[in-house]
Amino acid sequence: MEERIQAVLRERFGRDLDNCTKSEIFEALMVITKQEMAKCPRNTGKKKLYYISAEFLIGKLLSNNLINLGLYDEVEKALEAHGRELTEIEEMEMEPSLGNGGLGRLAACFLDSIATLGLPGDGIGLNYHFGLFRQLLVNNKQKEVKNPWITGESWLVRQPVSFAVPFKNFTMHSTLYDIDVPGYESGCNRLHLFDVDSIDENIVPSDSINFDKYQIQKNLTLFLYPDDSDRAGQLLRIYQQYFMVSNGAQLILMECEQKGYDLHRLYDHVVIQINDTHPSMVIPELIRLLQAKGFTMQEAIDVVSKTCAYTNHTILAEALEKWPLDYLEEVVPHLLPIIHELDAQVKRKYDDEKVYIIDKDKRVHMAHMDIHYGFSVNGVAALHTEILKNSELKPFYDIYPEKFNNKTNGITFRRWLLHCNHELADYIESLIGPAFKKDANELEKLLEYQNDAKVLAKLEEIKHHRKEEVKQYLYETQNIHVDADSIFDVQVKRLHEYKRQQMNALYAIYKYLDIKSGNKPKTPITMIFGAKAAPAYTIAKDIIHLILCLEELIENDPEVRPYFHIIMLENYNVSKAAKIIPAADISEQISLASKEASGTGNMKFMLNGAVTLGTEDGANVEIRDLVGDDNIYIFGKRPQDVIDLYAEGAYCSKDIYDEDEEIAKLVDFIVSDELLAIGDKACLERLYNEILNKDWFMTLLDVKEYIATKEKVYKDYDNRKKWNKMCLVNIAKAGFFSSDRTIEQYNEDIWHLS
Ligand code: 26Q
Repeated sequence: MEERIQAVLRERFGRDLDNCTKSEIFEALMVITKQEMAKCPRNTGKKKLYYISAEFLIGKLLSNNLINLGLYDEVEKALEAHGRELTEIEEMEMEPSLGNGGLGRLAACFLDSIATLGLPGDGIGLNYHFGLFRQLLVNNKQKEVKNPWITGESWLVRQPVSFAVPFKNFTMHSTLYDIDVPGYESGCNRLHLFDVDSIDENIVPSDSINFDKYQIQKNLTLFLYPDDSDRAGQLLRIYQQYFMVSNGAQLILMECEQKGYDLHRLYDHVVIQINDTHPSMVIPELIRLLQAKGFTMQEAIDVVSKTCAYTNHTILAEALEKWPLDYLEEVVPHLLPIIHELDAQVKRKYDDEKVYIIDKDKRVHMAHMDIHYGFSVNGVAALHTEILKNSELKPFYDIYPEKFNNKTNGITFRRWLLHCNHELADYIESLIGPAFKKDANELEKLLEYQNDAKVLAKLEEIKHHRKEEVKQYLYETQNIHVDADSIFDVQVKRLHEYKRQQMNALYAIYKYLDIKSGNKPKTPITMIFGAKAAPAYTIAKDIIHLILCLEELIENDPEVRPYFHIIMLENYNVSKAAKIIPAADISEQISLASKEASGTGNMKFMLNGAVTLGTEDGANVEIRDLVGDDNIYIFGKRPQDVIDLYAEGAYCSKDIYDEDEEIAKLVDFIVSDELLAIGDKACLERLYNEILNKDWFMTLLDVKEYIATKEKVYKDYDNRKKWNKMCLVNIAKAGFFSSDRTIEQYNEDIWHLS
């Protein structure tokens, strides 16, 4: 390996390992990895999966690809011989942020598991040039700037494939880039990302994310979800979605024709998993393309209905896509006859308006199309699927009970254990052998050691090493000094009101006031936040502002600062997750019960030995069932209570505020003199009013129990033996949340790949 790296360095840069830069080494390793992947056998079979998704949050690839190809140790040794560290080289890679959060990261974990299990399955998506914005924290506020990631030499391999995609007034021609996806000690699959050559990155200034939304030829694949708060943004989103699905559908049919398959039996050879409703137009588009190949409308509908399966990732009404008919008319008029026919068939069969595709306001409900014209509908955690069946999608469940199934999410243990926490992975291997790397359930063998003082002490030591690394990293990147001996209490995820970062901020206020009144915590506490807010989501940005103001307040208060510290990671993304999660003691999963479909961060924390402080929501419920009540902290109103409160319209935050002085004190602090002296009055007042008068996600309902529970968590932390045992049990029980298990279930129940 050493010689091979040297050869590439000499050829490309005329240098060798002793005198080249880190980025030159990175590029050399990327080239070698790409050569290896090109040699890797493809997973094949008589039926193939296409996982179509607007997001693939793949993150940096070098280390993961090396691990999966079995080359990591070899490369590490070769570099070490020249005093170079692979972990430093890894930092040179630009991170592709081709996703917002959970849904996109799930798609990336799934690709890893599909390849690892040797199943033929490719991803189909878009090659966003800037992906999700990069977040800067300036003057205690989020600022968004563009986030370029494509470098001269990149993982993208341009393919000699192009399709014509018709829009209303023009046609665009695509370019296909593939990224190889190597399985762990297994064959390779591909991620197909479509793009257009005419994209002009220069229409975006370097310090913003603004651009002309009308120049589709220049902007189509510039950004992931550009701000769609206005009509132009929404139209652009439809352009993107149609471009993605038309290319995807043409690729799928092309591959089938190349293999000589009979398209009338498409479903014997192809299954298309639709990742939320963003790719739903693939259904009418495939019907259109089959008609162009001589199918009657009905033949095409019947074939497509047996080929497509839909995954729902959210129960928030505002995230369920409903496009006005006239928007579709303006972008893809040729799909409308098909959508009208699909709707007409539904209306002929069913009276219930709730299951119509086109509603009385002339909006097209994408999820409804998926459910009627797909053969499978799945939720992403047991509780979520039950809520879909019993409330959100009940009218559909009544019609098609056989279509509904649950597939509890998972994460790839290659990235979220082997890569992000080598030391822990090696230690686990020394205790129970290497089998857990292929069979995650083997982790249960760790339970044998739950009372072994030496093992527990070692787990504590490994956690401390990760904290030291975070301390160093935060100092270098944000000039922040954290105490590696403090409790790391971490909430990292997208900023959304339903995830209730604001409730955690109210806790911070409580703790600040409590310390001010003389109650000093025995062990210092570091509260760590990381979150991006959608650029047009005002209240989410106000919550970030509040957290940053609290950070500043405490930073400058010598009475409090030795005991309590709040920090906000800038630009939280996949690589930061891989650093912070292994260092966490407490995993904050505090969404309003019934609102978080699953969560996957909760699983990553658990696997790295953090203890969950959470509500009865999403996959937290399944975590609790696995680890037992003694190894998790669950608080707050239960899902059914919340659903009932919404149904009755019975929640009123102002009543709680008026009746409870302690809660009122915390809320009032948002607009206290102390905070107003630091922050922006308009932002803080808006947030204060929102919590007082609306509080749609019921923060004040749970805040008291949250505070009480968190106090208990901190107290339990001081019983080091008890705490370390909880960590061990969490790791041991995490096997269920391997995405290998999830994918096996998709294959067993939905895909039937052979
Ligand atoms: C919809 C309409 C218009 C513009 C944007 C959107 C939009 C964009 C992104 C709607 C939803 C998303 C992303 C959803 C998402 O990430 N959901 C998460 O999926 C995870 C994987 O299943 C779950 O674990 C999380 O609970 C869920 O929130």
